[in-house]
Amino acid sequence: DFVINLLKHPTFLDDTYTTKFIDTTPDLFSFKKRQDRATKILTYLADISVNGHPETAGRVLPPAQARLPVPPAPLADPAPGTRQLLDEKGAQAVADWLAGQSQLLITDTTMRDGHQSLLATRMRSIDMIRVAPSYAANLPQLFSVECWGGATFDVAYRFLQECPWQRLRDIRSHMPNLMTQMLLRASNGVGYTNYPDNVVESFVKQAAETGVDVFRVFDSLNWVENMRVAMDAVIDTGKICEGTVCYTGDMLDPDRSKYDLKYYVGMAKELRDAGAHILGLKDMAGLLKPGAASQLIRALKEEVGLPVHFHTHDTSGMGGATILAASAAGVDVVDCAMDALSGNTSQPTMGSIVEALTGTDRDTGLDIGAIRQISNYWERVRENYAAFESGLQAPASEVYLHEMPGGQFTNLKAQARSMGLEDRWHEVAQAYADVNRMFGDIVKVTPSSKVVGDMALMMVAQNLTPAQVTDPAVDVSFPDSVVDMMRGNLGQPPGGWPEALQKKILKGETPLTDRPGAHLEPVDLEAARARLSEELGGKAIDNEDLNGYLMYPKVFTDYMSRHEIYGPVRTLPTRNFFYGMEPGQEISVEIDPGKTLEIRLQTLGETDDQGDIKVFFELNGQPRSVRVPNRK
Ligand code: BTN
Ligand code: 3PY
Ligand code: ZN
Repeated sequence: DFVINLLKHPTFLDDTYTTKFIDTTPDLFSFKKRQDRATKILTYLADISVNGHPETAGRVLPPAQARLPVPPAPLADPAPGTRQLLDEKGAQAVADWLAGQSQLLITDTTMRDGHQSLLATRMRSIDMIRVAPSYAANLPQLFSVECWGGATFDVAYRFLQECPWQRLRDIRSHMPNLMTQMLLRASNGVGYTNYPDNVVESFVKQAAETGVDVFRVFDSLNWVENMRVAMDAVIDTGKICEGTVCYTGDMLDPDRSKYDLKYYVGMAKELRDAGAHILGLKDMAGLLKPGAASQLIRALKEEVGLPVHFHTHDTSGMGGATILAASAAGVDVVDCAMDALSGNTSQPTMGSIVEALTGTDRDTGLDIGAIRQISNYWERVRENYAAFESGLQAPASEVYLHEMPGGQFTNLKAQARSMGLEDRWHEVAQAYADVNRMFGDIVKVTPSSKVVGDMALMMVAQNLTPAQVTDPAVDVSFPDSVVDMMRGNLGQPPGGWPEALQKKILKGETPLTDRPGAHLEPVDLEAARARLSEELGGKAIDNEDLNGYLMYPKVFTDYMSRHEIYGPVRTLPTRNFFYGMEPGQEISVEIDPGKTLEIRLQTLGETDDQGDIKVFFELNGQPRSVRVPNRK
C-alpha cells in the first residue's frame, strides 16, 4: 500500500525527498487518506526500531532507567499568578507591580534556553507538557516560564517532527497561572535573516494569540532602529514587551570603551522611549562580571525607570555570583534554569540562587522542595537526550576570550567537529575573538554570532591570519553570511562597519545603511496561503501554519510531507521517538485527549528478497503488521 510504496521509493531511500517529491509522484500520495493515524505511528515505530533515528545514529545511548520520567504531583490547585494579573489588568500593570516587589523574581528557562544551550535545542514538547501542571501548582510565584522562540521554533519542525505552535498551545493550557515567555530576534523573527515588516507583525500577532505573554525582543547588533517593528507589534497585542539590551565585552575594560556604562544606559533609554514595559539585559555569553553587574544594574534602575530583567549564562562558572550582585543592586527579575538543566553554557542554578537568598530581603518565596522535585523530573528527562550532550566537562574562563553565546557554543563545537577541526577548538576560539575585532567589536548573538562563527571556522580551516584577511592584496573568498552582513542586511552596529574590510568584502558594491526591512516588499499573505495550500494538495492553511511557512518555507513543507507519512509522532515517549521499541515492549500513546493507543511490539520478521522487513505489533490488543525497508 501507500506507505510501503513510499518507503521503497528511491527518492525516499536517498533521504532527498521533499515536497517536490509529492508533486512528481502524485500516484504514491493518492492513497494517503486510507492511512489512519495509528498506522502512521506504527510505521514510524517500525522504521525507527529497524533502522534507528538519523539524529541519534552513532551517539551515546541513554541509560535504561530514564524511560518514562514521572512529573511530581501537583500539591494544590494552581494559585493565581502573573498570568491573571496580565489578563485582568494589562501589561503596564504587570510592570508596575514588578517594580514594587522586594523579593527577587525568577524566570525559569529550562524549556527554552536551558535545553537550547545544553542539548542542542532537541527537547521534545511531551517532556515539557507533562511537567507544566507541576509548575503551575507548585511554583505559582514564578515570574514567567521561558518556553518558546529562539532556536526552538525551527528545530521543532526540522528535527523533532512536531509543530511549535501546538507546543505553545499545550504548555499554555497546562500552566494557566504563569506567564509564558519567548525570545524574539526582532526583525529576524525566529529565523536568521531580516523578514519583511508585515511577516514580523503577523508572526507576533499569532504568537500572542496562541499563547505568548512576555516577548523578549533583542537585535543582534543592538540597533534599536531595527527593533521598532517587532516592539510595536508586541505592544499592539497587549502583551508584555521586554525591550532588550545585549551585553558584550567588558564594561570595566578601559581599552574597550565602545560598550561602556554610558552606552548601555543610552540604549536602555531608547528602548524605554520605544515603549518597552520592562528592560531586558541579555548577557547571552555570560560575560557580565559581578562588579560590573553592580554598577550596570544600579545605573539602569536609577536612570531608566523600568523594571530590569537579567539573563545570563554560566559558561564561566561565575553566573551565580553575577546574579547575586545584580540582586543586591536591585534587579527585579533574573533567569535561572532548573538545577538538572543548569550550569555551564546554560543559566545559573535555580535551587542554589533560591537557597542563597533565603532569609534575605530578596528571598524569592519559591518552594525549594518543589524546585528539587521538578529538577528530579528534568534529571530523568535529560538522560533520554544523552545523544545530544556536548561533552563539555567544566566551566571555562576562555569565554571571556571568545565571547560566544551559550546557545552557540556547543553548536559551533559540533560544526567544528564535522569539519574535522575538533582538535583545533582553541584555535577556533581565538579566531572567533579575532573576527570580532576585525568586524569592529560587535554584539555576537543570533544571527550575528553565526556570521562570526562561519568566518572563524573558515579562517582555521584555511589557515588564514587576520592580517591576510584584512590585506587588500590577499584574495579571500568570504562566506555568504559575511558578505550579507557587510551589505547591511542585518542592520548597523554602533559606529558602523570597518570601512576598509567592508570595501574588500563587498568589492565595490554599495551597502545599505538604513533599515533592511525598509527595502523588503510586504508579503501578500493571502497569496502565500493560497500557494501553500496548493503545494499541500488543497489542505486548508490556518494562521499558525501560514506563519510557520513564512518564517521557514522549506522546513515547514518538509515537515508537512513527513507529517503525512508519520502522523502525530509528537505523542510518542522520547525514548521511543529516538530509539523505537524492543520486542516485547509495550507503550501507551495518547494521540488525542482521551484517545490512547496501547502498542506492543511483538517481533521483527525476516528481511525479504525486496529488502523489506515485516514488523509485528499488537495495537489495542489486535494484531497488526507493517512492512518497512531494512536500510541497515
Ligand atoms: C529528519 O531528521 O529529517 C527528521 C526525522 C525524520 C526522518 C525519518 S525517521 C524514519 C526515516 N528514517 C530515516 O533515516 N529518515 C526518515
Ligand atoms: C537565540 O537567539 O536563539 C538565542 O538564544 C540568543 O541568545
Ligand atoms: Zn541565553
